[in-house]
This record gives sequence, structure tokens and C-alpha cells, in this order.
Amino acid sequence: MHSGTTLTQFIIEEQRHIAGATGDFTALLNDVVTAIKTISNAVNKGALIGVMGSLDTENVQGETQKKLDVITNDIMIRNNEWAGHLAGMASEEMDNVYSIPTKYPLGKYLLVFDPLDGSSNVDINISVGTIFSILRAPVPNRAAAKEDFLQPGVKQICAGYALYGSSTMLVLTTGHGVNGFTLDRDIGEFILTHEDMRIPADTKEFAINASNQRFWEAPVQRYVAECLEGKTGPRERDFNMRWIASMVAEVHRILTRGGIFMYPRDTRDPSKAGKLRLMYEANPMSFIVEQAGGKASTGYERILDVEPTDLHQRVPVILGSKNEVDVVVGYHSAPKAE
Ligand code: AFP
Repeated sequence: MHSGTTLTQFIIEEQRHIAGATGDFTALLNDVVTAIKTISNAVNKGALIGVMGSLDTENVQGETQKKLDVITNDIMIRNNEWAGHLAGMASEEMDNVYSIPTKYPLGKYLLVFDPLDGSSNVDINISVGTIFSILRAPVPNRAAAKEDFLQPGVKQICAGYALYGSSTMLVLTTGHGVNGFTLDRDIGEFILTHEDMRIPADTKEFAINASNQRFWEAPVQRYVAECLEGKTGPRERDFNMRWIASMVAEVHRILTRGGIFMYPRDTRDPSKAGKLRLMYEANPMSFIVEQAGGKASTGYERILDVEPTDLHQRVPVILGSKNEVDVVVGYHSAPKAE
């Protein structure tokens, strides 16, 4: 690709090589990108346009909604409901599937998203992001039911995230590697700046919320303890640690310089298999990480193979540099010490 390639041009050129492509997917992605530019603007203006702070409402996870959670959810819906590419949408911020209003045509894709991931960081001006995943509707042009969305991550045809950081970036895969684009605000276009992003196989940097340590299972306890032992421990090297509490920012760091990110299964609440959501956090991020040469596992199985049973189901997440994820996964299958 030449320098200055726009995201639109990149997608059109990529789709040109796909037999039977009608341009429908390209047009859908274009609408997603418009929504992301609008969200970037709202996040960037912040307090100037009165969008900071919380509401009195909770989402389906029982988490207090930020004003921006609701505003950004609305931006995603309004930009993607009208053009006839979708059979339905699902989001972290909505209990049920969003049905396309009957005044609009239906299409052959499903869009799943977390409109503002890491939103508890928004009031303190730390990076947040949007995560999205595109699936094929099992029956095109028919209003999608919840069951239509419950497809394992391997079925995704596209996944991406936008990172609203010191610059706004969009990182994307359609199953042919991972590419990153930076928003040039002067011309309002995403420009290809990070071609074929690859995650280094080895790392000395781990990310985990250590305040949950007492709830972790034995394999994660062992892994983190060995990292902390550093050069004189079994890993024979010193590790560094990061925790931003914004998954998009953590995954972006890992795509840029390697690392491992863990939100593992813990014993806090046995009814919840972790904190992160499968459909709109773990699956899209795992697709991106695998396409960049990394790995993503629950500790017990590949995340992309998990059969979803609910739109909002949670899943343990261990992802990043291949060799490091292999170490943690290996500890999950190692025989338990007596
Ligand atoms: P919020 O969107 O509620 O801020 O949650 C962010 C998130 O889902 C993910 O982006 C972070 O990695 C993780 O939760 C942070 O969780 P802790 O607050 O438990 O560290």
C-alpha cells in the first residue's frame, strides 16, 4: 500500500480479491467508521460538551452507566441501522438484541459492539475505546433473534477496535492480518499507519489486576508469582507490569510491543466465569490477537472456539505474546501439586 492510503481505499482493495463480494461489507464498515469518528469527537471534547459523569441507570451487567456509554451506544445504532446491511445489532449497553426499525431494509450481517470500553476511565482522561465484531446473519434479510448472534468467535468475518488515546486509531482484521489506521483530523480520514501488525512471540511485560489475587486459581497464582521472582526465579528474567483497566489500551500496547493480558477466571462469584464479555470484548480482541500472531485462551480452551450461550456471557481471558500465553495455558493443564 502507498503512503497516505485511506481506510476506505484499503478495504475496497482488500475486498476486490474476495470472490462474490458485493460491496455490502465495505459499505457497512464505512458506517461503523463514521460512528467511530463521531465517538472520537465526543470523547475528545469531553467536559466541553457536558458528556462526562454518570447516570442513575445500570446496564445489564449491573454496572453504573456513564453518560458517554449511552451517547456512544446511540451513535453506533443511528449510524448503522438505516443502510440495509444489518439484520440486527447487539451491544454491552442493551439487554436484548436491537431490532432494525421496520422503516429500514434488513441485510445479511450482524454487528456486535461495546461502544465505550473502559468507560470508568473517561472522567480521568485515560484512553478508552470502541470494540466491534461483524458476523454473518444465519438467515439474511430477516430480523435477527438472540440465537442468531450466538456464534463462536471463529465465525467472525471482521473485528476491530478504535482507541481514543493521544491520537485516535482504528485497528482492524478481516482475517488477513491486522492493520492500524490513524485518524487525520484535518481531513477526517483514517490513514494506514501500522501495516501488518505482529505481536512479538516473547515478552517481559504482564498485565493483570493484582487486587484480585486472592481470588485467582492456582495456575495464574503460579504464573504471576514466577514473574515476580524475576531473574533469580524459574523464569530467569525480570518482568515489568502494567494495568490500565482499559482493555483496548492494553491490547493496543501488546500489538505494538508484545505482552500478556489476563482477566482470569476467579472465585469471587462462581456464577461469573471472569469479568470480560465474550461477544463484544474477548472474541473480537482474540480474533485480532490471533491474526497478529498472538494467542488467546480461557486457560482451558481457545477463546474463539467457545460456544456462546448468552449475549452477555463472561469468559476468562489470557491473551498476547504466543510463548507467554503457552506458559500460562500449560500451567492450567499441569497436574495439581499435592
Ligand atoms: P469499564 O468499561 O466498566 O470501565 O470496564 C473495562 C473493562 O471491561 C476492560 O476494558 C478492562 O480491562 C477491565 O474491565 C478492567 O477491570 P477492573 O476494573 O476490574 O480492573
